[in-house]
This record gives sequence, C-alpha cells and structure tokens, in this order.
Amino acid sequence: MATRRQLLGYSALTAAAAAGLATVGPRAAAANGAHVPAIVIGSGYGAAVSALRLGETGVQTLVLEMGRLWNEPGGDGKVFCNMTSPDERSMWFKRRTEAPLSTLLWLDVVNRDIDPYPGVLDRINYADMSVYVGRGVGGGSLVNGGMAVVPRRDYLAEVLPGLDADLMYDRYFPLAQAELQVNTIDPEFYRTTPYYRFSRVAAAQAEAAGLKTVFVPDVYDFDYMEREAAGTAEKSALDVEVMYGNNHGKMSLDKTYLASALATGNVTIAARHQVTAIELDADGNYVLTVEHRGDANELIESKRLTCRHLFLGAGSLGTTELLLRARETGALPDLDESVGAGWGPNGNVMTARANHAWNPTGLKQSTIPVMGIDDWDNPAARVFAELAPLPAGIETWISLYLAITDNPERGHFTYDADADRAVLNWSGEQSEPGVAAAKSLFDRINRKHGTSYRYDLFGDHRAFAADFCYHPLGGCVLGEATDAYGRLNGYERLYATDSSLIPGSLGVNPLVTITALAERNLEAILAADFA
Ligand code: FAE
Repeated sequence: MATRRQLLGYSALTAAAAAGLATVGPRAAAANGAHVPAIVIGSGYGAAVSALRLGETGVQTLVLEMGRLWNEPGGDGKVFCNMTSPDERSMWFKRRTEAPLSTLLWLDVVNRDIDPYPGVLDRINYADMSVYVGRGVGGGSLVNGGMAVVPRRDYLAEVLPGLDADLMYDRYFPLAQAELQVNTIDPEFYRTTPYYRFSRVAAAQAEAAGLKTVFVPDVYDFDYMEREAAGTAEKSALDVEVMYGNNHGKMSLDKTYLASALATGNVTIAARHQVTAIELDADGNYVLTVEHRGDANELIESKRLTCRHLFLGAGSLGTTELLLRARETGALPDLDESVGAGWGPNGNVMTARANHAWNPTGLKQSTIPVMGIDDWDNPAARVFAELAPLPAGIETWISLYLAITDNPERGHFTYDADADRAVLNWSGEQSEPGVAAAKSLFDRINRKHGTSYRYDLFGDHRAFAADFCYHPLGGCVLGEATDAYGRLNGYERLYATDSSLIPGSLGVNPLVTITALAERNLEAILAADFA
C-alpha cells in the first residue's frame, strides 16, 4: 500500500509530466547558474535513497536524470509499450530494438525498426560485452524484473568484507525491503494460474534433478497481478510488459523512494538533464556541466550548476564514466587510481532448454520471475538461476534461465579521450568461467530429462549468452576507490552511492543490496558530514 507521502509525491510527478515539464519540485534549483547544497546524479536505487534521506534531513537537493519522466500516457493511452509490439518508447536512441533474445527458430522475428527517441531501455555495446540499463526517472526500476533478493550472508562477507553483517541484515535490508514494498507471490496462485506454468515446469525438472528451488520476492504487487488474472484490473505483467516498462503493478522508484523524496518539499527532480563534466571551484564547490535535451536529442539548454555535496548515482557505468573523465581530463586529478577497476557482470549467463512435446510451457506467461534454482552451496560451481519467462504468444516448449554465477573475472574501464567516453575492457574469454558453471548445472537437468539446449535464440548457434548482462556492478569499489561509506578518496563531500560500489559479483539480483547499502552509507554520511 502506498503511503500518503508517496501518493503526494507521485501526483506531483504525474502533474509535471501532464504539463510537459521536465522539472518536478522547486524549479529554481535547476535554473542555469543555480547553487544547491546537494546534487544527486541519476535517479536509480542508490540515487533515490540519497534524495529521500537528504530531503528528510532538510537538505535542499537537486536530482539530475538524463532519461525522461515516464508518467504521462502516449497517444495510445499507455505510458510504456510492451515487448511484442515495441515502438520508439522502447529503447534509448536506437534505430532498431536490441532485445536479449534476438531470434526464434533463427528467424529475425523479435526486433523491430524504431525511430530514435529517449526510450526507457538502453543497451550499451562494448566489444565483448553489452550492458542493459534503464533510462528515466526511476533508472533500472522502470525496466527490471523487480526480483528483490537478499544476498547470502556468507557471500556478502566475501564480496564486501568491511560491512557490519548484523547491521545490514537486522536493519538495512529490512528497511530497503519495506521502502521498496517487496512482497511474495501467494503459493496457491502460483500453483494454479496458467501464467506460471513455465515456472512450474522448470522448477519440477530442477527438483527432479536434485536441485533446490526457492520462491523469490519481488517489487511487483502480486495482489494486483491476481486481479489481472481475474480480469478485474488492466493487464501489465500478464500482458508482456516489463523490459520496456510496466504500465501497472510494478512498484518502481517513482512510486516509492522518489515519490517520498518529492513529498519532503526539499527535492527537485530534473529529467532529460545529463551531467557531462564535474569540476571543483576555488571555494570547494562542485561545478557540473549539464545538458538539458529534448525528445529529438536537441540541446535545449547547457547549464552550469554548483553544489556543496555531490552524490553519484548514475549506475555502475554512468558513475564510473563521470569519475574517470574527471580524473583523466585533470578536472579531479586526485581521484583514486582504482576508479574504473573491479567491474563484473554479476556472472550473468542466459540459456534455454527445449522441453519434450508433453511438457508445454504455456501460451500465457507472466513477465515477472518468481522462482530460482539455488545451487550456491555447490563448491564446484556456485549458481543461482532465475526461472525466466518467454512470453512469445505461441507455445515454444522453452525453459529460459538467467543464471547468476560466481565468475571471479573482473574487467576495468579506460578513458578514450578522442571519443570522450569510458571503454570497458572485458574479453569473451572472461565470460567463460560463468558459462562453464551454468553449463554444469543445466547439463544435470538435461541429463535427467533427456532434453537439450536451444541454439536458435541468440542470433547465432550458441546455447549460452554471456556477452550481455543486466547486472553491471563495480567501477568505484567500496573501500578501494572510496572510504567505508562511499566517500571518494582524494576529495571531500563527493560520494558514490550506487551499483558502482559493489565489486563485480553479488550472487543474487542486486537491487535490494544497492538500496540497503545506500541506506547504510547515507545514514553515516548525514550524521558526520551534514552536522
Ligand atoms: P540505475 O538504476 O542504473 O540508475 C542510474 C540512472 O542514472 C539511470 O536512470 C541513468 O539514466 C542515469 N544516468 C546515467 N548517467 C547519467 C548522467 N551522466 N547524467 C544524468 N543521469 C545519468 O543505477 N536487479 C534486480 O535486483 N532484480 C531484477 O529482477 C532485475 N532485473 C533486471 C532486468 C533488466 C532488463 C535490467 C536492465 C536490469 C535488471 N536488474 C535487476 C538490475 C537493476 O535494475 C540494477 O542493478 C539497478 O537498477 C542499478 O541501480 P543503480 O542505483 O546503480
């Protein structure tokens, strides 16, 4: 249930979008030349936590987001398009959609030509790795599956040994889950609805092969989903909506943290505002070069905005690029030499199996995964694999999986001065440990059931796709490029607050951890740096 302050903040977002405004909240904060006490770059999980906690503490805060405000229906009455009929709203300035599954039976039937537009999903293509990210007020929360998994305590201690585990598990994870409105599917609905047949089939096969399956909580409102199934609410997850946005049901950040932040009265959100450079002036203020752009990507206004405290929440790629550029151009030369290092795709590997004719996976499929195979206790190959839907509108007999593997490889970013961008150094070989781990798990299932992989889904003849990821992590690692709370080494009042802090691997989907870590860090920062 939304709280009063969330309803208040969300209606401010909706009203601004309806009026065609890019800025929500006190407008002067985003005027060219303005000085504000705090600026937050980006509006994903880490950024949204920062905005709320700063606003609650009475700190005037400006949130700068390069993507759109997605709170106003288009000509078809919908804010977002679905995955089977993508239009320009689907992707960020592409001429053709770039979906993760690009073919079916080797046929080019998935992707569509689209007009370039600030659509909600971006795919950033490096040489041997592509990264999907959300663009818009709410960041990745607008496009993700909402799976809200708390990491294993032992693995979190391996990845980020400096964290106080008791505090994380007793205080910050429960706080993040409550604010994000995490809930769990009713097992009876799961067991009986045709929309989760795909998941029941895959779970039963995993269990028969001796593997453990677990329900996975989510930020999608499962009461709403039950009403979709009953025909009493407009369909969203049950109408092939997720990667290009959900029109209903999903508790994305614009309905939770960002709405609450706006309701404090101290927070301004400026959409289509991209930060391109960060400098420091003689008084120790951060000076930001910001481009306000329109739907055709035309420059509406170039701005200079200054602040005392600067929070980077532009995501693993966005935060790392801004910091690398600042260090390498000499704007912030004292940034740590480890900025750019410690990056990983959370061991993401996608694969699919072909089921026997007597085991259909269903015409109707919910887009929200609710179950995973948990084989993380297997010392030979630690894998947590979500049972993913493939809602094609036809029977495919496919079981699809996104496996999170314990791939120890790490990539790093370098600054390409000519292109003025950060380039990811990650080779195809570095994906191989993840593929080997995933293969060992799914080979077990195939052996048990006499089934095989599908080779027709990734545009070529591969059974495993590890050349794209949904979970970019690292680039500005906690305790390496920063102190124990995300303060950047070398500078004061400069913070990283997002997935860039987590060094490449987490063992589960990362949104709850990013949120909980930001809550932890902000509490310490507000107590010490804003006293
Ligand atoms: P993020 O949410 O990426 O937000 C960064 C924001 O900063 C974006 O809105 C950018 O547009 C904006 N930005 C970047 N550069 C600039 C700039 N220079 N100036 C202004 N704004 C800028 O950051 N995770 C889960 O836990 N469960 C899932 O089920 C799940 N499914 C996923 C499915 C898909 C298709 C994708 C793409 C991701 C999924 N994820 C999932 C990952 C999750 O969404 C991601 O880890 C978080 O969104 C990262 O949060 P951050 O706060 O780091």
